[in-house]
Amino acid sequence: MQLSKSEALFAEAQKYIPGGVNSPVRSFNAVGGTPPFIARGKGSRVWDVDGNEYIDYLGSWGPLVLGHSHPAVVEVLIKTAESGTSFGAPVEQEVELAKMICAALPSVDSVRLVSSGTEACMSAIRLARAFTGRDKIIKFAGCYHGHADGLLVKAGSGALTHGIPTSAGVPESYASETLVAEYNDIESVEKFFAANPSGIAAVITEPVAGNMGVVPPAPGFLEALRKVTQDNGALLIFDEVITGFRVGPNGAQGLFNITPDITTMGKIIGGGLPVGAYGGRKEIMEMVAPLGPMYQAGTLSGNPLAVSAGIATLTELSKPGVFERIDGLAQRLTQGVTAAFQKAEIPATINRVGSMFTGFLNPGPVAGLADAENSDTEMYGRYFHAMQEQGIYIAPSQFEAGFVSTAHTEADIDATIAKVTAALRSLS
Ligand code: KE4
Repeated sequence: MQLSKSEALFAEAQKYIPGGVNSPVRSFNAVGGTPPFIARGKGSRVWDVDGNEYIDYLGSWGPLVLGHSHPAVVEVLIKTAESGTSFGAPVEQEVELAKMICAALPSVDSVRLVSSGTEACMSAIRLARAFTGRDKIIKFAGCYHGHADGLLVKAGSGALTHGIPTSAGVPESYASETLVAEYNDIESVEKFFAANPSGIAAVITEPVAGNMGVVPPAPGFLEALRKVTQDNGALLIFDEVITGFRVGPNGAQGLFNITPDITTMGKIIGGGLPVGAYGGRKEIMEMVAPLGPMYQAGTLSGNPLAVSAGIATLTELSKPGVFERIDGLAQRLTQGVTAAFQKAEIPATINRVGSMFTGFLNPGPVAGLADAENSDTEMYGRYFHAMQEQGIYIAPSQFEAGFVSTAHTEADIDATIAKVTAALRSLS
């Protein structure tokens, strides 16, 4: 693997950009080495500035469910841009995308578009507080909902009463309103409600965890969350930034048949452009300005380019058999990779929901954060680089998700499985 241009660019980037990247996880700090600078992508492949080709399973961390530069997306972006990129005024496409989201998610009567998943989750928390008149929220350790202050929190010393910041710059006073529970452990949630009977505005969760690596909800966990929030007058927020239009046409809420009060979205609904969204039933969304007293705004919210790319993407996903196909390809991949690890006698566990998956360097099972954190992250780093050498681009962190797109083919999958075997051989 020759990375000289990427190395030069990375050195240059670090002079002007913190860590040389515009989002920390791209820095390869978790796996070491130099991040290849990507020159272009097409379908299931990306090429870096040194001409190395990769089969891509990162998919820009989830948005690229159609693969890179899908013709329908490129075409609509060109056409839209020729008529202007942003007006700071309503455009027709916003109505179309809102209608598509509301049609896909029965729990959403009304949706507000924003420009990132962080904005969506931050706004959803504010909305839950506005609607309930309560201040505290519950999140889960290992789940990530963007970088809003109140969400960069871990379990506090007074764990039952308040959280403490995980980031510099977050005041204790902000963090103290966030309680941190354990994913797939409903008792860890119930005890917070017992200790704060009428103080909790909402529970926010990834319905399928993607940010500790992929960890599915345990049987009954989401149902129990729905019940404990309902019983205590709190809202249930499903953060579907990853799972929305990823694990099925109706998101995780459709897959698991749970009705949340608020849903946040991002990634796929923007087709690779900056987007986020939050929505819910009318009585909740009527709190949102200009209708109600909860303020939220954004210069580029609902801009024609992101919305058009989102419409094109959701339109492609609405075609018959699309989800069955990407789920089937992901199953083929994870079965093949599991067999390759078994043959190499390297302990590994792959968790998969639909076309999102994580290979843990861990004998397994991985049913929560503690299990995930028991993974061999040093070995993962070596595996990552061995795969990179084989021309396979996976997530540069053990605690992230990989994705199959509609652009991947059976041949891609079979080639990948063969390359995993070669990569593992180089590790032994
Ligand atoms: P953004 O602000 O990055 O658009 O979305 C935040 C967010 C919210 N909710 C969930 C479930 C998410 O996964 C994310 C962002 N995901 C990360 C990777 N898992 C984005 C990659 C990055 O931070 O660069």
